[in-house]
Amino acid sequence: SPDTSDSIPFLAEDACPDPCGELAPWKILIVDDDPHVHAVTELILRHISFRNRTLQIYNAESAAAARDLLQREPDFAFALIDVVMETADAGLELVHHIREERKDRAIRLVLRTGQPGYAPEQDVVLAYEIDDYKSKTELTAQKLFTSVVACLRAYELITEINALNAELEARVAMRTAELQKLAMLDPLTGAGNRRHLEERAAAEIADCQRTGRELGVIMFDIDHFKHINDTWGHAAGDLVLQKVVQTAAAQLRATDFLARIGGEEFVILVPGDGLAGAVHIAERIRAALAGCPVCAQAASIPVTSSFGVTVVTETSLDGALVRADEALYQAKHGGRNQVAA
Ligand code: GH3
Ligand code: MG
Ligand code: MG
Ligand code: MG
Repeated sequence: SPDTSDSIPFLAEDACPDPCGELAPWKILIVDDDPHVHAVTELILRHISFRNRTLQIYNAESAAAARDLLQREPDFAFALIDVVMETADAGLELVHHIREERKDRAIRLVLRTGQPGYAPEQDVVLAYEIDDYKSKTELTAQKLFTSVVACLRAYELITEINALNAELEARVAMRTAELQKLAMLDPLTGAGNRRHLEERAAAEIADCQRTGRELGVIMFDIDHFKHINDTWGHAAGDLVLQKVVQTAAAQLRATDFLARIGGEEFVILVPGDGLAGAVHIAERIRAALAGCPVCAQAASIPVTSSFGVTVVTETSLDGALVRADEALYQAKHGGRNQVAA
């Protein structure tokens, strides 16, 4: 890049043209109670060119007017602020307002005052991220240029970092939601796990209490699954578990919920249709499973399941699980591959 040390530094920024063409203008705010200062400053700043951006200059003749302007026009890149305006430290109060009340962290701030040798306390400079401060006699056109261009560079970096941070936060939030969802699923079958069942049941029970509808509960258990494992191997057993979930899930409505609560034991929540509706769905799943042998080890493995059905009558799922388990025991004793309620 060309040496600009003894020329006007800001012009070098033109060497970096914007590839997209259309860039939103950056807003610059000049706050001073002396209109003459506005006129002169605008004359100087009008010649700044930064990364092909249009710089829009706004003037405010008091700290109060600056606050109104910031309210109406957010996202200023830079503000040049006089110290003594309506009060002796109106400028510093405006800085406080911008940083503490508005939380405009990106906007760069330069203080300029008629007081010779002006220097705010260093902790104030740091706390409010004041980029520069000069007395008006010190702040020549050249120094003003340099200060403004440095501020615009900082503003560009900070807005870029803020955008990256926002993107990162959004991605972390997305990933966290994905992980939370995964933590609720049984990894082998993709059905809900017991924790998910408990959470879902609590929500469904509350919903049913509100609407006066009934929550049906189906518990089912694969028949002679130990025999399937023993005959065809554990891998075939795993495949059977996956297929059983697929086949059962295909019989469910979007509002029903299937969870694996043990090795080859499952629970389904069926909101809305009472005991008869739940029995009907259980019978449909039983028939679908019985009619769907699983292909594994070059064999067609017949798979049946037994079902116990009940409805929730308390404010928790526990009682219903006990009753569904009792009904399931009856179905096993009745000869398996059947529904009991
Ligand atoms: P019943 O008809 O009375 O239910 O008989 P069953 O053989 O299905 O019941 P039992 O409880 O005796 O056997 C369940 C078997 O399920 C035993 C266990 O090794 C097997 N099992 C549990 N979890 C898994 C798993 O994740 N994968 C496989 N392949 N087998 C599992
Ligand atoms: Mg003043
Ligand atoms: Mg079993
Ligand atoms: Mg079992």
